[in-house]
Amino acid sequence: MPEAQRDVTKGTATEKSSKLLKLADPEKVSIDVATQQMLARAQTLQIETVFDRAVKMKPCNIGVQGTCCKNCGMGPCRLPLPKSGIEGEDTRKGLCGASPNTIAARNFIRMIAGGAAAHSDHGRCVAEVFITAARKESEDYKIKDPVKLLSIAPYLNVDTTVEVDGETLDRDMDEIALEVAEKALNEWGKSEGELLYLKRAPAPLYEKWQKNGVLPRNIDREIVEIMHRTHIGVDQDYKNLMKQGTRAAIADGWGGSMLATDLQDVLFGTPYPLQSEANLGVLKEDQVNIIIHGHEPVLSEMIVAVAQTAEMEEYARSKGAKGIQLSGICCTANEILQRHGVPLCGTFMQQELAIITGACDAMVVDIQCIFQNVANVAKCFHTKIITTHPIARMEQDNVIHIEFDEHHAWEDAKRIVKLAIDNFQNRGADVMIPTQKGVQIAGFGVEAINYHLGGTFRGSYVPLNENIINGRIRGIGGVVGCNNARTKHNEGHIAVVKELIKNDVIVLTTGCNGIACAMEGLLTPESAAVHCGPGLAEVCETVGIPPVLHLGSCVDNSRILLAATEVVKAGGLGNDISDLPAAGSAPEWMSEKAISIGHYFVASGVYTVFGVGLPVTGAPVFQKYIFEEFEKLYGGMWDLEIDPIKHARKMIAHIDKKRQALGIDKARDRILVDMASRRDLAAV
Ligand code: BF8
Repeated sequence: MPEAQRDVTKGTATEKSSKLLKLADPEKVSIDVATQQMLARAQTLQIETVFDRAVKMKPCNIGVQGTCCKNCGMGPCRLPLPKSGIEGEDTRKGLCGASPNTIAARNFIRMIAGGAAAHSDHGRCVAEVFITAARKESEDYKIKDPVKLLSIAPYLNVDTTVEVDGETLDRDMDEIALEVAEKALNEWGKSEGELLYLKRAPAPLYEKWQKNGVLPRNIDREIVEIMHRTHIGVDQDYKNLMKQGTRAAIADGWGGSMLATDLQDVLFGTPYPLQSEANLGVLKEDQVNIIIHGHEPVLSEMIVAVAQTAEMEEYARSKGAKGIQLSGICCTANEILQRHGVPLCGTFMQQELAIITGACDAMVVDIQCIFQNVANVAKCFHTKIITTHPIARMEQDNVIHIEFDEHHAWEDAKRIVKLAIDNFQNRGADVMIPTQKGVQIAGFGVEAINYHLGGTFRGSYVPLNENIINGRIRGIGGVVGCNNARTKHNEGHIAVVKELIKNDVIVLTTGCNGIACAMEGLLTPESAAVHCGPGLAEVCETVGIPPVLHLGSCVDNSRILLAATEVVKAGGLGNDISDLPAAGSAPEWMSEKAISIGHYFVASGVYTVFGVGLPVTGAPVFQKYIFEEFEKLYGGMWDLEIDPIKHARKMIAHIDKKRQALGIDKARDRILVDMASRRDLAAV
């Protein structure tokens, strides 16, 4: 590869070498050996990655506190909290007089707006494809899961039966699909009423939302209203701002994201457990490697189908490859993993490294979490970067744009797959694929958990509740979210999850946490005997499930909300999600979507701990409001803990507090008193 091509910093040789003096230490920035190896290779080849940029560029100290306001042209107004804190009255003000609380709250809910918009626009796109399928305007998409269609129809006020001559008959499936599609799409912009899915929440939670005045009216309006309220000179009361932030977050979790998950399940199939692999080692040297990266399964489903045709396999062989290896990065990866067992190539932080293997023939991207730098890295290899979405293009001249349209989805996918196959011949000799890959069982969802616990004819969450009540399972942890270049890659994820399962807390995972756990081998039933406390290990062994259940992509966090609702319904653990011995976590979060998810968890009654840092620490009064006072309003509240072990222990302490409130703490005490403890007690 010519040296000139490697120069992605575009500086002179001297500038470049001096810049490159500051490099990330591979062993200090990731716990994953494959990542370390590829980062070292990148540095040898003088290819810059996010790991090195994070060393060179420090984050803004005022921005991380949440107290930089740039909502008008008089600023940015910067209100850092003095290192010694503030004694007495806090007199900090922006030019307009905005207090640190107002600024931090405005920034926080703008992050919620960004995250809710991303999830919800994804959901809208799925709904639009769904309506195309329901109207039979596309041959390429069909209803794959009619059972799921029938199960969601009532929540959208769609009848599944008809009365004919006094007789109740099954309604035509096509009619149901079309009405579901129309009603679902209407949720984004309807002019009256409230979101229909809110009634899926436990009744006491719905009542809390009603009492606090945060029932979302439609999805788009709540996001737009955040942008209005946070414009200069509108809402200047942090509590009122958070009310709108809460409304928009609920519109995400119980609206846009939940609709995205449901409609995807109906169109592409509801996930059930399957085996696959994870990490860069899934790439194959002798096959065409197509990496699908982004979030919407609308395109990737089609690529999976096309790549498996005999025609494409044959075409690949005609170009000298032994076949086609599909793999994924980020949440598109989770979507095609859950439904087809397509292996995960890596996390958010590994996207540049996948190209640095030299074995990626095409990286096909759609929306969200895609580094612009993948196009720079691709210039150093033969890799084709293909953007596919009209709202997500890249400025670099080596990027190919093939716009995907559901009306000719198959043809678009075929063009992309062929382009990748044609590119196989252009691979250089410098291919280096790490050997690391973890085996995983993924594909869990509300339905699969139900089936696993109760069987086909008596699917039920009761066995889970019984095991929580008898103390074998201490509680439930939802551990989700991103990787972040400001923390050691995967260290927080794995440490938090291992500490939880060691203490008998079963973990539900999504997003890049799911990928990290898969890479680490935590998504196998066998891992229970190695990593779990005795109670959880026994349950996993009996039922045959991993101690960490992968529920999918980030929009699939809605599955966690519904699983928690099922646990409430199964009985014996209180009346609301906030009564459950459960806690949420995002140890390495980075995206606005994570803030929206965190906030809808909190607003649904879940104590939620974030790692890394939260942009609220520069406004202590506002921080106290969402960290403490929120519990009185919704039953859930935020917390921040960077140390992963303390992070997990805070979750466990909350779980124990809830066990005590439910009166089930004694059952667990009995289990914990082992022989060693008895001897200690006797000695006192
Ligand atoms: O939606 S976990 S880094 S990939 S934002 Fe992105 Fe974060 Fe990964 Fe998926 Ni979610």
